[in-house]
Amino acid sequence: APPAVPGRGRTAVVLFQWTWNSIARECTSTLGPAGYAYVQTSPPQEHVRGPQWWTSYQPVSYRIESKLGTRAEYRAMVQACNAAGVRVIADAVVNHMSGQSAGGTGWAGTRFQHYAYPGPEGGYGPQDFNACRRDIANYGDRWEVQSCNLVNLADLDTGSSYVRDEIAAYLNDLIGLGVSGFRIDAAKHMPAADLAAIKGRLANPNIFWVHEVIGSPGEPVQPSEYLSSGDSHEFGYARTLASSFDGRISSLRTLGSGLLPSDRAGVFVDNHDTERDTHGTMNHTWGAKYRLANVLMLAHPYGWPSVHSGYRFTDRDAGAPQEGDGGVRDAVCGTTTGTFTCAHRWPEIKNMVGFRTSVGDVPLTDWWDDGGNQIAFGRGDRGFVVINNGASSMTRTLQTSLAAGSYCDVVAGDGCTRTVTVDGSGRTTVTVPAYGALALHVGARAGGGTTPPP
Ligand code: LM2
Ligand code: CA
Repeated sequence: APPAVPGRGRTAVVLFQWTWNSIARECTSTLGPAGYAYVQTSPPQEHVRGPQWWTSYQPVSYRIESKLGTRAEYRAMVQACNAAGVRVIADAVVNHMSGQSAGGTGWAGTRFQHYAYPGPEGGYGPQDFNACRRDIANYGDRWEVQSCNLVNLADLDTGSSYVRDEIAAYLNDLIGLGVSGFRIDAAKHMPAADLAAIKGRLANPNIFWVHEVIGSPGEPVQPSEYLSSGDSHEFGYARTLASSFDGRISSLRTLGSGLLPSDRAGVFVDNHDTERDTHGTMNHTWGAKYRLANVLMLAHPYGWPSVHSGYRFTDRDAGAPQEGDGGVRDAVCGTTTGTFTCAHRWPEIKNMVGFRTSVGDVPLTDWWDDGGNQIAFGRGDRGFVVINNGASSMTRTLQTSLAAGSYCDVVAGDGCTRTVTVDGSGRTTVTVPAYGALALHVGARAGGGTTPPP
């Protein structure tokens, strides 16, 4: 996990396809006050032109100029976020360049061909790409997965020291702009040793990395291989949440077993790929269950959570709304196609960020389930959560490890709209609506009494 930010912990939000100007404002208005510690941005480098969101994943140079904003705007965003207490993680696309066989002109004017990118930053010629030059077909072959093209994307020879230097120069440029970490896109498609060598060239070789490695049992390349240069995403976690919320959440009693070590696992309910190609994961169209899954993720000690916050799309390729020149418009929250979900602002998600800050690293205690779709668990004497993934309201008396007193149910909304009493033996009687949740923590006591984070 990335370093804990004092007073706020480690919770991250991914503001997918948000412009830099929108992220800057969000850090000041919402992310900072809510206690988010990290915000992950979409890839900031120059990319191919086009209306689809995924042009961001086809670099043509390492200039920080994109449809999401200029270099100056990226720098200003990092400064605004840092001033608000929120650190920035950049999505780093370094396995490949573009995938358009015909070549073209990039967002900021760079002319390129499929295997030739003049720079000025990240200048590459044909000698800088792997020789395979056909698409990956067999995920059972390590060499092919790492040396051939992912969907026609020109595959960089990350074994070469020139390419390593160019990639490191790009990441160092971002470090100079103030970023605090990187998501390494398509890490599975690069040998772990190449990534370690690149990381060793950074101004801060200890900077936080999380590797995007889609783990699939039986494949030769596994997320655990990358742990010497950072954490890895644990896609199995997202699949487990989906199957449990679709079935019985009492099965979450063992959440984390068989997965990456908790302190090395990046977790999410969904990310920008899985929300589109749902191979057994949830997305915002799941409604109440999606909200509950986010509550669970933020309450549960396993892994380092990233809340995904993107926009409402009707087809998988559709980009966020653009201006006439192809620049993405500043984010507008809403419920119609093209608006941003702003999931990180939903009261139950936003307030669970405060819960996670309050409970810190205290282990899970007091697990209870009904064998079906009702669960509850605590985080020692710091917090307690109840989740009802069933179609009828539940009323129960539950054992907590909380001190006696009156607590605010932070899932119910801001401003202590609902209070819950814990008695002298730690017991509390709660009523939780159908597909609802309730969460109490020592940072939100009725009457305003608070206990600072550990
Ligand atoms: C990733 N992680 O490993 C990203 O999370 C994922 O979003 C990227 O795919 C992928 N790897 C490459 O960075 C996306 C998108 C693809 C899209 C690529 C490149 O899911 O659909 O591919 O970005 O923009 C598109 C077309 C594809 C075409 C390719 C190259 O869908 O048909 O291949 O562009 O022109 C011929
Ligand atoms: Ca590769």
